[in-house]
Amino acid sequence: MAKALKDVRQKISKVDLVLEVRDARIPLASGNISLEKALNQKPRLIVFNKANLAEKANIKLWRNWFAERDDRILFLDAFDARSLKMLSKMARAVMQQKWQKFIKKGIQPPPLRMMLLGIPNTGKSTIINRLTKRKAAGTGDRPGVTRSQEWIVLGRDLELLDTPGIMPPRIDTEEQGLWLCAIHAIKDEIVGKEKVASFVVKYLQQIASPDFINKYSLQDSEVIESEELIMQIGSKLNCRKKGGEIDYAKTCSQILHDFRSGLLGACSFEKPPKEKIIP
Ligand SMILES: Nc1nc2c(ncn2[C@@H]2O[C@H](COP(=O)(O)OP(=O)(O)O)[C@@H](O)[C@H]2O)c(=O)[nH]1
Ligand SMILES: [Mg+2]
Repeated sequence: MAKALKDVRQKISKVDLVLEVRDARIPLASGNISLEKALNQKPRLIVFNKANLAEKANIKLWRNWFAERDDRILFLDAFDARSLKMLSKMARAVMQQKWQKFIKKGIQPPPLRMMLLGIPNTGKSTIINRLTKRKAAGTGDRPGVTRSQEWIVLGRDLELLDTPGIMPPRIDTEEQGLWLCAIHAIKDEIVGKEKVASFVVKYLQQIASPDFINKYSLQDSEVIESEELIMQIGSKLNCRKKGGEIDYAKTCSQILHDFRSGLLGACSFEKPPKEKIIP
């Protein structure tokens, strides 16, 4: 934890803007309180990635919640080109103020240097790759991506640190631990696949996720115990041991795999709190 934070602090000191990548399904719990101090007044844009996996109505609630705060935020789908364009646009907007000083003095502003940072599995590498490829694949007379030792040049005015900063996940409650396991920011071994799968199934059942119901051809009826439902899914998938009985552990692995691939529908585990607390 201390070493990770030291590395993050070093990286932050080199950039003008920090893009903090969180998971849109757990907007606060995928942050880390230690970051606030490490940022030390550095401009930050909070990027809620995998917005395509979060419930639309909940994204709206979160937008309203954040609108009452000073944070600059963006809900992103890293695989959507338009969404990514917005990221660069917002990054430039954040830096306008700084650039104004240069422009007033008649000086060409230096390129905006930024970095991605966040807990594991939020999509940092994906965003870096997508930003890079988009430019490299661009048509016209623009040179392709230039990779210096540590800066990826995204344009004349934009540079990105080539490796993201990695924050340790913050776990305050057991429920948050399960959320973080579900989105795979924490290894399954910590809590156990069966417990994580059971939690995910319980949630999907509660919201009656149509993708979940269709994927495993479930009856859209009354809520049953997660364990019983997992057995049903095991049976539908014909996930059996040699002797013929349902392979519960294997079924759990399959459910988690499907969930993390986005095949079981959108899930907004965390709802905005009533208070405007600091994440
Ligand atoms: N559905 C969806 N999946 C994403 C998105 N961004 C990243 N992923 C997937 O999330 C997983 C983790 O991404 P990665 O970039 O390795 O995360 P990192 O650990 O933060 O670098 C990969 O399987 C990606 O394909 C997104 O916006 N939507
Ligand atoms: Mg990565």
